[in-house]
This record gives sequence, C-alpha cells and structure tokens, in this order.
Amino acid sequence: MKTLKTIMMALSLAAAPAAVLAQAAAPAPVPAVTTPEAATTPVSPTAAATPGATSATPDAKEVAKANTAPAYAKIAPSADIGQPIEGGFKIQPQVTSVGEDAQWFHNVVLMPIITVICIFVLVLLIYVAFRYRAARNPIPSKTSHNTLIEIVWTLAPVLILLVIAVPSIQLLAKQYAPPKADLTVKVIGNQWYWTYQYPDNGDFELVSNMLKEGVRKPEDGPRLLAVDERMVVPVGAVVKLIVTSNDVIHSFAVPAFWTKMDAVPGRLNETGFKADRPGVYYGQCSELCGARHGFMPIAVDVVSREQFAAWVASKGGTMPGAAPVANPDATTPASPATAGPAAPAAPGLAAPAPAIPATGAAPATTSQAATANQGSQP
Ligand SMILES: [Cu+2]
Repeated sequence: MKTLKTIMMALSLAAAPAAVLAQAAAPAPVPAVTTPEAATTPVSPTAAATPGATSATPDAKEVAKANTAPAYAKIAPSADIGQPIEGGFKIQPQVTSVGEDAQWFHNVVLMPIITVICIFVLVLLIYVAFRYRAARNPIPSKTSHNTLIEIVWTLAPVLILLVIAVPSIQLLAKQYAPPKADLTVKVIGNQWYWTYQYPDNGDFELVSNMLKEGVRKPEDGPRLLAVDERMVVPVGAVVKLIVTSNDVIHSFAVPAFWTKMDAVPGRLNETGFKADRPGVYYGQCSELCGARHGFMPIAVDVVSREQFAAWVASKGGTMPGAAPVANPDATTPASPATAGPAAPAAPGLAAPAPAIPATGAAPATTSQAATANQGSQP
C-alpha cells in the first residue's frame, strides 16, 4: 500500500512540470497570436473588404456602389442605458420584458426579504449576546425543547421560500419558453472576439473586435466596450441567439437584456431576447476564456425595422420576403442580392426597401485578430 502511494506521488510530481508548461503555452504572447488568428478567421460572405474577396467579385461590388441603398448610420450610445455607469451598483435598466420581470423580482421580492431577514437575525444575535452574557445571566437556562417555537422556526422559512418560489419559477418558465423568433443570429465566441452570422438574411457574417484606445471615438462607446462591428437587431423583434464557440468556453452576456449564455465549442446553446427600446447595449464575455478575456466586448444596436433593413443591405444581406412583400412597386428589377438563398419569411420583418447591397461597404475589419484594429477605422 505504501509502495503504491509512493509511486502515485512520484508520478504526480513528474507530471506537474508538464502541466505547468501546457498551461503556460495556452495563452500565447499577443504578438504571436495576431497572425495565426488573422489567418484562421473564417472568411465571410461579406469579407469583401479583404483584398482577396474584393478581387473575386469586383463587378458585383461596383454595381452595388452605383445603387442607392438607404444608408445606415451607427447610433450613438447614451450614458443612461445599456452600459455601466460611474459608481453604479444596481441592475442596469432593463429593456426586455424578461429583464423587467427579473428586475422587479430582485427589487421588490428578493431584496426586501433578504434585508428583513438579515436585520432580524442581527438584532436577535445582538440581543442574545447582550442580555444573556455571563455577567448578567450567571445561571443559564436548561430549556431544550419548546414545541411552539420549533413549529414557528420551521414553518416561517418554508412559507418564505414558497413566496419566493412562485415568481421565481414563473420567471424561469418565461425565460425558457420564448415566443416564436422573428430573427435568428448565430453568435460565435473566439479567442478573443465575437462573430455574428445572420442566417435569415443571406447568411452574412460580421467579425466584432474591441476598438483599441486611439482608434475608438466617443460615439463608439466607452473604453473596453466599444467595438468595430456591432450586432444589429430590430426593435421589438424576438431574436433567437444560437450561441457556440470556436475554441474555448466563452459566454455571451448583455446585462440590459437579461441575457447570458455560455458559448461552448461543439455545442449549440440557445437563448434570446426582445428589446423594446432602441439604443446601443453593451456586454462582455462572461466566462474566463484566456489572456484577453476582458477585451472581447459585445455591442448590440437595437434599431427601427427600416434601419435594420438598411444595415442588412449595407452588409450585402437580404431581408426575408423582401421582394414579394415589401416592395409594392414591382417595377424594381431584381438585384443580385435577392438571388441569395431564400430564408423562411419572418412575419413583420419585411424590408421596407428593396434588398440591394449597400454603397457603404464596411471597412477592412473582417480578417483581423482581436488585438488588431490597424487600418480598420477611417
Ligand atoms: Cu471569452
């Protein structure tokens, strides 16, 4: 037995340096990481800004530039919503109905109950420590049973838990049974940036990197939260998020939506939200994922349906059912973009404008690593 123990200890000691080396190797130095990641970043249909893609379809892009699509302008963030505030310690203002319910549950049910219980227990402790101290109470009571008080201290917590359980289970049910989605966005975590795919809109893809200081402008958002490519969704639309990862476990979290979902390699997780108020909403990766975990923020633009359609067009995507539904004057010739794979029509998300690849092609932001913003900003 002793021999076995010795062998096990020797083995674990021998393995320790190897384990340390393996861990040290994982977070590779930043400069070295840049190039391989740039190479491994998946090439997207909208990667027209990269040199290779541009040369592949020069004609289509020229035609697109000649067309007049409604321009999409990034909306400016406002300090009172969708981002942390200086000295703030409360839950961010919620803009989804699930978030509002959760906030109500926290503020109206949980916090008062916790506060009352904590104060009650504290007062009891202070009273007992003072009243029954040795100097004041030299002969202690030998009472060991009291039926009434035992019933009370068993029933009271049970009742409190029941009061909490009802709204809690209702909230869980609401979170996990969302209404039918109007729009699906596939969210992919990468070390250390996010990619967003829009399968309902021609399956284009965005690569979203944090904007470094010096590149970031005030209208991009706060430091460490501003990104070059924001996810854009229409206001009031039920958005289904399919969340996964390319490398390690990340977590997609936007506090103002009450949305948080792990991005696990090889697995598709689903969550969603329906934002009821336009604006820019920031979040962060919420699963420790490596050296630059703190530098892969999330920014979501919630915009009107018209703006969303314009944005989709600016990315070379299409709106589902755009041609038959949204364009009453059918004289408009079919644009090259409408020849894309037809996605199932989402009711209420029809485009108000013909789906035409936009003029304002995105700057070359799609093939960079998380650390790079070189040349990506005008
Ligand atoms: Cu991460």
